[in-house]
Amino acid sequence: MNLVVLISGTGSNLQAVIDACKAGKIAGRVSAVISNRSDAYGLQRAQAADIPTAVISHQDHPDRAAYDAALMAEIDRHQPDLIVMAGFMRILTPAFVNHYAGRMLNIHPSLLPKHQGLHTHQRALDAGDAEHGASVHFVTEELDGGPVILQAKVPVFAEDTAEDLAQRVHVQEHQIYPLVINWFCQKRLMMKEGKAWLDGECLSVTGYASDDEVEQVD
Ligand code: NHR
Ligand code: GAR
Repeated sequence: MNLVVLISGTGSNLQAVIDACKAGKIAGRVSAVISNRSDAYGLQRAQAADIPTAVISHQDHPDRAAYDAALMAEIDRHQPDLIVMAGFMRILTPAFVNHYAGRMLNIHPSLLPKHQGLHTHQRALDAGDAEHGASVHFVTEELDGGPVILQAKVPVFAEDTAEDLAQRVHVQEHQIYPLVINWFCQKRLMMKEGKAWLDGECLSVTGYASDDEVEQVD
């Protein structure tokens, strides 16, 4: 399976994916890494792993439609089976998202549906949440609203800063993202009727093996 990874920053999740591919834990390879920022450190990680990189800057395009068209053209050169968003920070148009429907994953730093959007660690602290975490989900038109596949939880401690929480969540992200990507590569995971399915079973709204008492609503 060919993976194209989209980044905007540090790329620690990208590194976890690269390492998992090398270790045979993902049945696929990263065929390109694309960033919207030329200074993203993740580009250096890709280069160190001999993976082709491209920068498609949103600043070089007049609007989101033009930007997304340029991004799509670059991605499709690599004929990917899966698009992996790893800290990619630009909201994508419906045209873009629908072009990759069922073939695009994101990792979001909260226990969705809680804290969609940005600054999730600070918002979890402000809300007094006892637990926080990360969610891997299929990307749909609805921002951070696509079906959740897997979540990892971390505790929130009284003295925590947003930075403490971010670090604790990152450790979990690097565990769950390669796992989910491999499910997709093994064709065990798909999106159908707006829901996530693993091994033919429809996942609950908080994903696989969730202990939440939430029933899937049809
Ligand atoms: N696009 C669609 N259509 N659907 C999703 O689920 C998406 C998406 C694009 C990005 C990642 C998401 C996250 O995990 C994501 C999911 C950026 C913003 C944002 O407000 C919000 C959510 C996410 C990513 N971006 C600003 C914008 O104007 C720019 C912010 C910046 O550059 O720092 O695009 O959190
Ligand atoms: C990750 O924590 C990811 O969940 C989050 O950004 C971080 C990227 O870290 N994603 C978003 O906030 C998307 N808006 P990384 O660059 O080290 O992988």
